Amino acid sequence: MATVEIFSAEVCPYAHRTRLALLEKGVDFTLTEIDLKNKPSWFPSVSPYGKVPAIRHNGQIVYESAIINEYLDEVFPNPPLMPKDPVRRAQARIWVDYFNTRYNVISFRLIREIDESKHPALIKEYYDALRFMENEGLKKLGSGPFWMAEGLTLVDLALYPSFERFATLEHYRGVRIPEDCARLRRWVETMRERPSVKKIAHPGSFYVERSAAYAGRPTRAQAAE
Ligand SMILES: N[C@@H](CCC(=O)N[C@@H](CS)C(=O)NCC(=O)O)C(=O)O
Repeated sequence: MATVEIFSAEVCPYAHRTRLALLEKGVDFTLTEIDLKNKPSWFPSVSPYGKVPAIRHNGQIVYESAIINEYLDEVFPNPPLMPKDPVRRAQARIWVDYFNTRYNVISFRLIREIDESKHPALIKEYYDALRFMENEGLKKLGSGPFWMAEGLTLVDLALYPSFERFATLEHYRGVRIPEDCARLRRWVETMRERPSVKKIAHPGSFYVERSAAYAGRPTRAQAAE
């Protein structure tokens, strides 16, 4: 089967999801780094929304990270990265959707808000999201350490890139993973040790530097949990 071409950007957590899926599958791929501030004129021909990631495979374009990763799981079935049982598959998709539509939205809003008077409410919303993930997600879905009890799935790959970037929230907004989110802490530690994750990991400082342009001043006091 033809090599997969991925159009990616190092800083993008969504492109990071797809690079991890390709590594976990052991699929050969070529990567084109897209400068998001100066996109090439041909980019819309591979990415109609003008976003990374997008892939080209067998002459077809696929875009949107969650959809790309399901596509990759279907065309490269080994190792499988979705549960087999339909209910578990539905639960896995619920969590990927939660990260897309809630967790990432809440964390992007927090890091991009430079009006300090708005930080306490946004930080509270952020901690509520972490506790929701701990109590409704990790604690109910199984014994871990992965999000779904079956082992590594696309759910883990959908969320981990956001947590590799956690240092930006820590540095600029003073948040940390609360003590009562022990399962979430363990999940982060487990994912950090994954060979695919290690292979393309950047230190927190990489993301902290690259967020300076939009994150504003670091919060001086430790944010209240
Ligand atoms: N829903 C998309 C989000 C992708 C996304 O937002 N990518 C950003 C970089 S992290 C991007 O390409 N932005 C460029 C732009 O919007 O002009 C996905 O899951 O693939």
